[in-house]
Amino acid sequence: MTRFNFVNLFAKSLNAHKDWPEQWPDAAPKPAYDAIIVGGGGHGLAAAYYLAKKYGIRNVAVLEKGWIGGGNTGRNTTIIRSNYLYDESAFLYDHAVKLWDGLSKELNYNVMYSKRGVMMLAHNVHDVQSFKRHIHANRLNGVDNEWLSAEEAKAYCPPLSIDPGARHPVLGAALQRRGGTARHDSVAWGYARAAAALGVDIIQNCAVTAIHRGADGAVTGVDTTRGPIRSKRIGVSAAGNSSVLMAMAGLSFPLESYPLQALVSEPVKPIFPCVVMSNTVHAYMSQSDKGELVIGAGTDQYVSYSQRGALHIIEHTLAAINEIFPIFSRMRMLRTWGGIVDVTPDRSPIIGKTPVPGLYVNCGWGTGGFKATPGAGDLLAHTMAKDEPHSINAAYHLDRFRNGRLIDEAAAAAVAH
Ligand code: FAD
Ligand code: PYC
Repeated sequence: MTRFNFVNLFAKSLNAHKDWPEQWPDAAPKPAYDAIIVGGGGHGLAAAYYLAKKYGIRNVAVLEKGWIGGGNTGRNTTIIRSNYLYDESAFLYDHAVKLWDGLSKELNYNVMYSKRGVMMLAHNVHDVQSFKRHIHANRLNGVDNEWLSAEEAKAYCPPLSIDPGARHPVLGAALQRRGGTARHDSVAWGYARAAAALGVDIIQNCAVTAIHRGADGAVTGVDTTRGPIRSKRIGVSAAGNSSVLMAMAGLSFPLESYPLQALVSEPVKPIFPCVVMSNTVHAYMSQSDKGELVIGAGTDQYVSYSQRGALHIIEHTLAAINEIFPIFSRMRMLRTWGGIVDVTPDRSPIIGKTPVPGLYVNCGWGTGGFKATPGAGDLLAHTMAKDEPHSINAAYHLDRFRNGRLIDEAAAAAVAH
C-alpha cells in the first residue's frame, strides 16, 4: 500500500479544501487536481498512467469507491482479441492488442499476456457464414483471423469434442492466433504502480457522490465519501455505474447495466492450451496459470447492479461446457462471481467528450472491455489532454445514438446479451 501516494494524496486533498465548499463552486480557489479519473479499474488507472506519461499531466487523482481492480477488471475471464467486424472496431481493438504486446516491459510489471490463440466455434450454418464474414473483414483490416475445419480445431485444442452427433456439433472455428489472456489483477497493479511512480494519487474507498458544474456549465469538481475535490477536468471510467455518474452531471446515457458471471474449477495440470468461445451456447473457457479452468457465461436477462447473477445462467453454461468438452464432466467448480457490465444499444463503447465541458467518459464496454484496457486508457488520456478525441475513438461519440452512425458489434461481442 505504501508504494502508492496514499499519505500525500490525502493530506493534499484535505488541505486543498479546508476553506471550501460553502459557496461552492463559485468560491472554489485553484483546482486541487489537473485531472480526476473516477474509477480505479484497469481503464481508469491506464488513463491516469498515460496522462502522466504521454502528456505530462501528473497532478491527477484516481478516485475508486472500493479497491483498485475490484470491479470488472478483477472479475473477468481475461480474453483478449480484436476479431471484431467493422473498420472502426478493428482500429480500436487492434490498437489495444498492439499495446498489450509491449505492456509488461512498458510497466516493468509482468501482466502475463499469453498469446495462446482465441478460437470461436461454429455450431450451425449461420455461425459458419458469420465467422467467415468476420475473417474476411478482419484480414482486409490487417487483423489476423483464420478458418479451421472441425478436425483442425480439435488438433489446436485436443479436449474439444467434434462428435457430429452432439447437440451442438462443431462445424469449424475461427482462430485468432494473436488472441489470448492476461492476468487481470496484474494489469490493475501494473498501471497503478507505474502511475503512482509518476506522481498520480490513487485514492481507494472514495466513492464519487456528486459532480459539480459552474455557472458556465463546465465541471468544477466532485463530492466524494471522503470530502469534495476540485478539478476542471474529470474523466469517468466507472464500468457498470456509468449512467449513474453521468446523471450526476445532468446527462442521460443510453446504457443498461446487467450482471455477467464467471466461475473457476478446482486447479488441474495444464490441459487446455488456448481460449475457446462458443457464442451459440453462451460459454467460453481457458485455463489459468494456477490450473483452474476459467469459464464465463452470458448476461442475466434482467438489469441489476448486483455483482452476482442468476444460478440458471451458469447451470446452462456448464451444461454446454460438458457437451463440448465431455472430458471435464467430473470437474468440480470452486468459485463463482459476477460483475456489472454496462451495455450500449450497438454493443460498442462510448469514449470521448460529453456535452458538459471538462467532462469525459469511457463506458459501455459491456461484456468485452478487458481486452481494450491499454487502448481505452490511452484514448481517454488523449481525449482529456487534448480536449478532442483521437482519430481511433472519434467514431465512438455519444452523438452516434442521435445521428444513427452506430457500430453494431452485437455478433462480435460474442457473449449472450
Ligand atoms: P472496472 O474494473 O469495473 O472499473 C470501474 C471502477 O469504477 C470499479 O472499480 C468501481 O468500483 C468504480 N466506481 C464505480 N462507481 C464509482 C463511483 N461512484 N466513485 C468511484 N468509483 C466508482 N472483457 C473482455 O475483454 N474479455 C473477457 O473475457 C471478459 N470477460 C468478462 C467476464 C465477466 C464475468 C465480466 C463481469 C466482465 C467481462 N469482461 C470481459 C468485461 C470487462 O471486465 C470490462 O469491460 C472491463 O474490465 C472494464 O474495465 P474498467 O476498468 O472500465 O471497469
Ligand atoms: O469479449 O471476448 C470477450 C469476452 C469473453 C467473455 C466475455 N467477454
